[in-house]
Amino acid sequence: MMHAYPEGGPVASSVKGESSTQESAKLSPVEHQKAVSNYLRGTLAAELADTSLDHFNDLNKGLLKFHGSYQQEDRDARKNRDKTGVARSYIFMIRLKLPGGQLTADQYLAMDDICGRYANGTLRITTRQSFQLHGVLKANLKATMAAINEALLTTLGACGDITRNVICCSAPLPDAARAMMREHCQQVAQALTPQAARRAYHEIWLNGKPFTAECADEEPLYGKTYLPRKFKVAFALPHDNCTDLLAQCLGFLVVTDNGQPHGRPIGYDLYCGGGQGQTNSRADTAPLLAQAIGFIEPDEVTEAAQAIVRLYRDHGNRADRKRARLKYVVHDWGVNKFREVFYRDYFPYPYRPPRGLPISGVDLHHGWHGMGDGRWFLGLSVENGRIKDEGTLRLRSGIRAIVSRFRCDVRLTTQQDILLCGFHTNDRPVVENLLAEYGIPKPESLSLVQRWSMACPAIPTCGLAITESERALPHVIDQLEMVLQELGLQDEPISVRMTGCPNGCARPYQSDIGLVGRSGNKYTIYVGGDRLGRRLNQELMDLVPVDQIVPRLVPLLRLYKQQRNPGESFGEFCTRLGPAVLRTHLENVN
Ligand code: SRM
Ligand code: SF4
Repeated sequence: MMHAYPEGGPVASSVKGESSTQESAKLSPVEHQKAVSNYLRGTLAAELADTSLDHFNDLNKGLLKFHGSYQQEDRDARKNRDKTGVARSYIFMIRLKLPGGQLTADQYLAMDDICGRYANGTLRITTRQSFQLHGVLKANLKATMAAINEALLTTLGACGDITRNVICCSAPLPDAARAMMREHCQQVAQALTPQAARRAYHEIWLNGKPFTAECADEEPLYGKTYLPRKFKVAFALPHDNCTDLLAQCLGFLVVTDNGQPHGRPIGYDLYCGGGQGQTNSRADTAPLLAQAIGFIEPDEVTEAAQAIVRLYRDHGNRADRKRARLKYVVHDWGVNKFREVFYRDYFPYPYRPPRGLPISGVDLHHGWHGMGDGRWFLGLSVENGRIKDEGTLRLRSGIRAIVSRFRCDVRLTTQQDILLCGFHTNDRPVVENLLAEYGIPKPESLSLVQRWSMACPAIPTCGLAITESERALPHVIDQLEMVLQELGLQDEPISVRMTGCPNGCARPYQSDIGLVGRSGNKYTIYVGGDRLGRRLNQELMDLVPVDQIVPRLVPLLRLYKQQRNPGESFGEFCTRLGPAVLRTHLENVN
């Protein structure tokens, strides 16, 4: 249920990163755990070596996140356990840190091998263009981490109170703005990598193998207690906001000299304070959109990112984890104070007002596209990001066959899709034959509503899930496809995003239709956001059983068909009418 968010809540705690005995009474227990963990080592290595244990204690379970893994329970098995009394079935999720979503062919094939050997035989593309493995057993954790690192990939910092995967549009299109953005994405990811934790990571997972780069035993940027909570960074273009920039703690929106996609890139508008998560029982939590802070030049990018991290480290709320995200600092201070503190105390360059280029587009990058050098990339739609073989759709085997044969680079997108890159023109028919052989549909043969949908994993792996999501959305989409077809709305790109709880992992609050798990098999329906990620949607109905979602939406879709303005999207239409009018309409037709 979305709460009316109060303006100007309490000012966030000003506990410092290295943290502070004088404030310790107020600190959340996690702050203490980080402080005494010896840069995230805890006793992870000892527990890992103890083969009599199939899981970690609570302290190490928390530290494990920083190393890129979550201790989970198989919730399907839990149902059986309740009946039979057998022990908990512990499994581990492992998440890569993959800035910009880029993998070589060898890295992709290594991940494919690893998911077959150690996980549940699927690769899960995340909404932050990374991969997750599910179902890894503790006994295989170390071997899995080693195999990932052997492929020159890492999981360090993929989870935990630290900078998460830095994301940017991964489409290998040739314009200068994208080239600049891709390069800065890698630089920022590098600049925000923890130092001492890198050493700990190598000690624990890779037998203390010396790391090639200089490895400090201190954290100059983060300090011993790292950040108050997770911190998320994205790059985007005004005409292609596929990373949902306004949902991020820190966003860099490319500015070109003429404001056009092919103009000369001259810098970025810096956005701060976005985030999706909310907690049902806490009226002082809410999804919030990032706000424009100022314009920066290209050579200021890494310093700007580090400066925002320091500000957050020092001023984020370390007492209350429900309000610890940067978005609450921006909200509680107001953007003017935030800007003032940033430029006065953290960022050594003069304030320049944001250029204010509007977000005007978003692209899934499906289908064939030229890369500007005579080669092509192919964007494939992956339903809810899950690469697996199921029935006649042998997506995992098919992608493996194509990548093995053409050694093509792979890019993951923040819309949970995959781009296979670098084909020559005469490769294209061969690739298309392989798609057909493995039952993989071309994106243009799929409905728009499916292509624009996303769901989080939820049950059976996510411990926080209240309802199904990844396993429930396909049925909802099937029903919606039929309804949209009947109404002649099949060519409208309506985005539908579902999550199994209000945390917002599939960014449901920035879609035309957001479906958020509420209780049992019931969902809250939100409408009025948009595919371009510029607007938050608003609550329409609460506690709707999953099989009633589409029937409840039908009268609104019909009204949209009858009364929309030319070119108006479903989200714009719902926003123009407002939830009260929409609800009245629904009551009158029922
Ligand atoms: Fe998320 C927690 C999955 C992107 C907000 N998220 C989780 C956990 C780890 C559950 C847990 O803490 O025990 C989920 C693991 C489920 C599983 O079984 O795999 C989980 N989040 C995901 C992924 C895999 C969803 C997906 O469909 O791809 C995404 C991984 C991204 C990555 O590669 O790093 C994922 N999570 C997001 C996003 C979207 C984004 O970052 O653009 C959000 C909303 C943006 C934001 O951060 O506000 C998001 N996840 C959360 C939250 C709420 C945080 C908050 O401030 O309230 C939680 C809960 C928490 O942290 O306590 C959470
Ligand atoms: Fe789990 Fe909730 Fe995130 Fe879905 S939105 S993965 S249910 S935390």
